[in-house]
Amino acid sequence: MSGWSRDDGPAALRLLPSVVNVRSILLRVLCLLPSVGWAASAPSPAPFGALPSERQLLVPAREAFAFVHFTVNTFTDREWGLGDEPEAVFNPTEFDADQIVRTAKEAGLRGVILTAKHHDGFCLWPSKFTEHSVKNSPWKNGHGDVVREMADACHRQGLEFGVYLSPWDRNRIDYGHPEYLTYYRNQLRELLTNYGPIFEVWFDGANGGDGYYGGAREKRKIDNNTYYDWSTTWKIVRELQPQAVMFSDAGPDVRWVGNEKGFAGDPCWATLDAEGYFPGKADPKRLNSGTRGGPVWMPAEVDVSIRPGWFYHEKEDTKVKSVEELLKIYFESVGRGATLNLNLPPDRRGQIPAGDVAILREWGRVRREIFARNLASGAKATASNTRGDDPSFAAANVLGAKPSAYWATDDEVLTPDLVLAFRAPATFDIVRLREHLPLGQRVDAFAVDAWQDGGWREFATGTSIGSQRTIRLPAPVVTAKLRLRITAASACPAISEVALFSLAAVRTQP
Ligand code: FUL
Repeated sequence: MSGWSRDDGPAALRLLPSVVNVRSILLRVLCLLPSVGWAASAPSPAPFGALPSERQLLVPAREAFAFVHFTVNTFTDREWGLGDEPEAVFNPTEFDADQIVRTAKEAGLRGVILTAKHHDGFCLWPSKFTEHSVKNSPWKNGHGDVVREMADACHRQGLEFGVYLSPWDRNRIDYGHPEYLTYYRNQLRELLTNYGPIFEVWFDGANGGDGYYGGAREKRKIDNNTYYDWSTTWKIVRELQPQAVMFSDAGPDVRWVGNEKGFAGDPCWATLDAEGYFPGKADPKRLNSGTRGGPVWMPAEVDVSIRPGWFYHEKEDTKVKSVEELLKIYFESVGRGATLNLNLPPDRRGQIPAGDVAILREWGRVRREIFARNLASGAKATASNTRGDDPSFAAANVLGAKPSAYWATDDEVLTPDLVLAFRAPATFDIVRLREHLPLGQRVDAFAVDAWQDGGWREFATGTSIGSQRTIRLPAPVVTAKLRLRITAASACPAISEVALFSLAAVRTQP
């Protein structure tokens, strides 16, 4: 060796004889560190696009909850009361909040949103601000409070409680005038102050114009955009129940899905371009699919009734959705990353009718059994790339042992593959994928393959993943290996779950 070149390393090492080559030893030790777990973690991927707020991060785990439509309409057989119904018509014979909440719970629903006041203006709680409420009804001699009983039953049974307070009020003489907004906000304060934690406040955009309006009996048109001055009302919710999400056609936290039939779009992005939208005005198609790369995070909520109407009507006793229909709704709402708000209308007793209860129980049982057994757990997970070769971003994180963990790739790797190898061939007909939501929706498209007859066979493809993408396959797939291919992504993928389930196995059980 004739001497040292500039590239030979730091001055201190250069002074040592080449036989010792301390530098190469040091490099080797450094390379070994990750495998023995001493390396500093690779940095987490930078978040991408619009991101969920803390309160929005609570939304996906709720999955599905119950809407409860109950008021004078239950007794007058209407869907929209005019506002002139005497308080005397509200008289449930055996109101049982625990029965309603228990039914929701057995159906696997995690909360209840009650119509504290629907468009007819009748209040299910003894509001200080009107005489048009339960306090002037014969029910419990005017001493009842449906909101209290429902909130208490929910909290007792471990469900969350939320309220629907119709902005349109066909009873009020001042509806359409500024005074009504004071009334509306006073009522909102009552509901948000006196009934414990509220998980969601539901703002309905509907307004049919005509009504009783304190005897005026006329059509009142309001400008949905300006009349309600929503930003002032929203502040009340933030002040009194900061963890509550607000629902409307246009958020601000959760958006309407654009139909009342029970399905989210495919895709259904959690992000939305809501420019120019407000409660009562939004494009249903866009609400249904969201906007890829949209500037705000506003996941969809699917509201649908178990019966044709929102309120109980005896003539609809034979038209209750079947377990199969409800399963389809589940896969096309929750399975597409939305939440499901399934309406269960109490009858004139003030209970969920027995026929509906039986269906809901079975629907709950089937889902509980399906999702109790993740057929992917125990598989060996490998990936074409792991971020910084750092075990904290390993492929095995998709198997769910640690819910906050996820598999991520290096920044420049946008289309990686992940393979699950099973100890024995797995048979499944449901695949569930999830992204690590705090980092945004990163994946644009994916495909899933099964190893069959010595080669990979694609059996599912999709676009949005987000909080979850649960695909129900037309027939069971049997395979020893499964491959998830991310085929397009806007930022390196961060996948928190690849899970497999079997609906067929549950249904064939006695
Ligand atoms: C609509 C209302 O007009 C219906 O009566 C029902 O409450 C539904 C959930 O929202 O806008």
